[in-house]
Amino acid sequence: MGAARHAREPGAVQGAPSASIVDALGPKLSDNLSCPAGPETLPAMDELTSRALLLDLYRMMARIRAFEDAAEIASQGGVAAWGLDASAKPALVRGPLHLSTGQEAVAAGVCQNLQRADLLTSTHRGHGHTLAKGAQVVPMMCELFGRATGTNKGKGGSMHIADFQVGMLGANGVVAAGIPIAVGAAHALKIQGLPQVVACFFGDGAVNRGPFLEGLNWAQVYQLPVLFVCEDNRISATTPTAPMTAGSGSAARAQSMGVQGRTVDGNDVVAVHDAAQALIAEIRAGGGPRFLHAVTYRFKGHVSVDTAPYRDPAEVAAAKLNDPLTQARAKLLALGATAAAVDAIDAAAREEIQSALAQAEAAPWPEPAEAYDDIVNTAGAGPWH
Ligand SMILES: Cc1ncc(C[n+]2csc(CCOP(=O)(O)OP(=O)(O)O)c2C)c(N)n1
Ligand SMILES: [Mg+2]
Repeated sequence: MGAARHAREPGAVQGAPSASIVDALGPKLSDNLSCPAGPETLPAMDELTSRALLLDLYRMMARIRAFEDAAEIASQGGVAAWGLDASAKPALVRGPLHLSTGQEAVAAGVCQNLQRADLLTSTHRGHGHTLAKGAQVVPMMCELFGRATGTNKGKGGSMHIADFQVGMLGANGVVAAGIPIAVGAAHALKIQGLPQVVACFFGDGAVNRGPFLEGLNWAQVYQLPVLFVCEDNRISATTPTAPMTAGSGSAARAQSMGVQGRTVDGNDVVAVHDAAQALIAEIRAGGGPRFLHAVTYRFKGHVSVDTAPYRDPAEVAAAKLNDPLTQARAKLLALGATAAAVDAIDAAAREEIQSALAQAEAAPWPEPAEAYDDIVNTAGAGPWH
């Protein structure tokens, strides 16, 4: 594989940008619908290298899919555990669970280009981003189960999961709130002269909130190392985004502030990977912030209990034909991977998650006495008021 080192690789160092794998895999789909495309000057990878990279990307997508499928089952009855239906049995995952099923290519394609020390902010739909940034499955599942062995000692849960060990600064229940956090982190990196970049994921609904304008403006004015990633699944919770959005969309808004970027087919993990690779290389070279607009589709409702009756079933069925995993599998087979090899990845992902489920269920609950630890500043008030 080229120099795009995986976030899970401890001590990975920044290297020269690896070659595009697009040439070996066929034409890009909708690369750049709104922003001018850069010339493809990089040499093509050999087929073996392309296949190895795509196998890695597929593996990550399969792990995200398996994780979320399992979490969804574990959450059944979760709203009942909130107290809405006292007759239902308590779930293993309690409270709201937002799934990114169908959007896995965005997380996998972007994060493959990040190093462990790079930073990331996420949304309310953050399992995929967290896994792709290199977090371990068992502490993640423990966190969803509210256990003491979770990434956040069970106090964050699905919607506020974070893992600072891999630079994952947090999912966020407040739409667009990850944007100023990412920009602040990037400003801190710049002040300290550190080489990392920050990947900032948000949804198409977030671009209609003030922090989007404030964050992109600040990042552009100070030329901060942020990759803004708009996961455009064309829906904001339960409402189509287009009718409530003025202008030509998120990439045009970014461009109006001078933040250059690309629009890609967010279900094509190769297109996402290659675009992110090019944009991150520009950021690392000191070019300031960049914008990646990834057009995708969420297969499920807003939250796990939402069966999305407001959606046209024909639209959902059509979108499933464009499943990012199916697309990647077809490309792998075209590159000479065997169906058995791809099936083995799926099976390994399911086994990994099954094991994590068992470990999470057996894991201890947090001690009530520790409820306020790590949350309230027990050392007294800070120097600011
Ligand atoms: C500031 C704020 N306003 C409203 C909400 C309620 N809410 C949760 S998700 C969501 C829609 C977000 O749309 P998008 O960013 O596209 O995310 P997606 O639904 O596609 O995951 C809204 C309005 C919220 N969490 N925060
Ligand atoms: Mg959306």
